[in-house]
Amino acid sequence: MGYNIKSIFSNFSVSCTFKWGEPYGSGHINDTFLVKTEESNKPDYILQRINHHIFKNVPKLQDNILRVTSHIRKKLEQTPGANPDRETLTLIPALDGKPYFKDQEGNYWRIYIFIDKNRSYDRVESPAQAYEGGKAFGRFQFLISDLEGEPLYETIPNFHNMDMRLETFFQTVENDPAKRVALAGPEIKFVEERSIEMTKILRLGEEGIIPERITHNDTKFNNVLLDENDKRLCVIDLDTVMPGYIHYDFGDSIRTTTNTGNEDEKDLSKVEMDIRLFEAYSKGFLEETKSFLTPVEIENLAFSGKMMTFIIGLRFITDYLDGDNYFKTHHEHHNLQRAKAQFKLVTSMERQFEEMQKIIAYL
Ligand code: ADP
Ligand code: GN1
Ligand code: MG
Repeated sequence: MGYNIKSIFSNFSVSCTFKWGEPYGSGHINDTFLVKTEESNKPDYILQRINHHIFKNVPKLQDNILRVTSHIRKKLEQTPGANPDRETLTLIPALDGKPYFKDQEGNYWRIYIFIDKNRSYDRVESPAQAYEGGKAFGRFQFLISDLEGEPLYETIPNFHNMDMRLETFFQTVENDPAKRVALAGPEIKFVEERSIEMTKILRLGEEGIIPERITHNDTKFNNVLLDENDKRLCVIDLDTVMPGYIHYDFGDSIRTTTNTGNEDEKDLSKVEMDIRLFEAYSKGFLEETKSFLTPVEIENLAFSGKMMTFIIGLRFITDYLDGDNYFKTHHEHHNLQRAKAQFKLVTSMERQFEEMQKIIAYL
């Protein structure tokens, strides 16, 4: 990854002097860099190479992000006490005015103003943080709920479509392209045992029992920035904002917020769902959303935690069997390890499911 960050950065419409750029963050898809500038009265920037193998139409993706962030900015500008520059992402155009820059090798780049004095956590440390995360994603849902115009472009078609994810999985097991099926017996069985149950949300959607909304679709806890006092600041990582069900957002947050271990935890005894964190996140989220969610949506929130943990585990194991073509991996069996940890978390949620349901009901 020997990119010339200074030269790439010079293609954007900024009035500052490049000081240095270095890799930043822990995402699995794009390449992120922090760009420091010389001037103390000017912002720093986040520079990202957008993975165009995964996001097939980057101009349309960027158009989505521009629409979403402009809409949120406008609403924040009308909200007393809000700070639009820190509470939503600010995309800076390239010199030609486009919201991205395409280099000679065909890579697509974008920059955002760096929101300073932020904290972003791969693992939640306290109910207070979980609560703030719930408020942030709940409010994000509210802020984009009245976005007008044509539907957002589907940046990854069928992204959380359980039928499609299962079909790809079973096909990969059958073809065994990387000759790894023998290494994943328990995980394959785990998927088989739950495959029908996990399509519930899809069925409710198809039958028109739950509404399609605009959702974020990647509500990992580290995709919300908190401020120095651990108060909610900004929802980031907007590549997958597109039509979806509320359960995709709530569920993925539960997957990442409540896990007492790491996403790829090797020591499975460390992986449990912490019910206190579940309660705190749910409280924050519902305070912001219960006025507009339907009863059926609310009834299925607890289930969505299991479902989204399952589907991400399913994608990790599918990628493992496929030979690691999608997620960035850092060692040979990384995707298998990630899948094991996610499936362990599913079992922990299964064990505590009744309690989760009760919490949602009383909130
Ligand atoms: P990925 O899709 O690879 O997860 P993100 O857009 O989430 O990429 O960015 C990776 C990390 O960079 C985030 O977890 C966050 O810490 C940081 N980051 C991204 N955008 C900003 C921003 N505008 N201001 C401050 N930090 C940011
Ligand atoms: C990827 O880019 P990042 O790391 O925020 C993935 C998500 C998964 C997540 C698992 C576009 O998100 O769907 O939930 O990894 N993003 C894409 O950690 O596939
Ligand atoms: Mg991210």
